[in-house]
Amino acid sequence: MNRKAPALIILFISNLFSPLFAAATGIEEQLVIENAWIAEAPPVSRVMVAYMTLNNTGPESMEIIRAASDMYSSIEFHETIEQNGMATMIRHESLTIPANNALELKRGGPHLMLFNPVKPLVAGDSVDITFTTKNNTAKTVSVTVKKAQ
Ligand SMILES: [Cu+2]
Repeated sequence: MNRKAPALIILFISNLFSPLFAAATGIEEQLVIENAWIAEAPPVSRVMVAYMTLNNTGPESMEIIRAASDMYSSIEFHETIEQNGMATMIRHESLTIPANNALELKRGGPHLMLFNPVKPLVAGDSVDITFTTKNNTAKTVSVTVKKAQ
């Protein structure tokens, strides 16, 4: 009889804090990623680029502070901008997706810069990329490598 008590208490506590848990676990449902792809690069290339649309379906803006993959030494948030008529890349510390809105990572704009692939990656390969938000929740998506054309 007494063995049931801990389960009941846990249920009660989780109900008390359910709004907090909802906020902390939201990225799984709130972040919807579409049209994700990595541009194939020559085998000697130490850097690759990923594009995708990041949809935030939640009622609060989402800040992604980290992207990581077993297939790369590091992933940075970049943006291509034009400065004095020249295309140049700047690095961002994070990506912010407004509430109920989307951020499009595309050529000539924001993108993921993928450094030092652990092996040559060609069209058809899949790469898992894990995004982590400021409140430390994470979501992993599978991204396919495609020909750049
Ligand atoms: Cu870049």
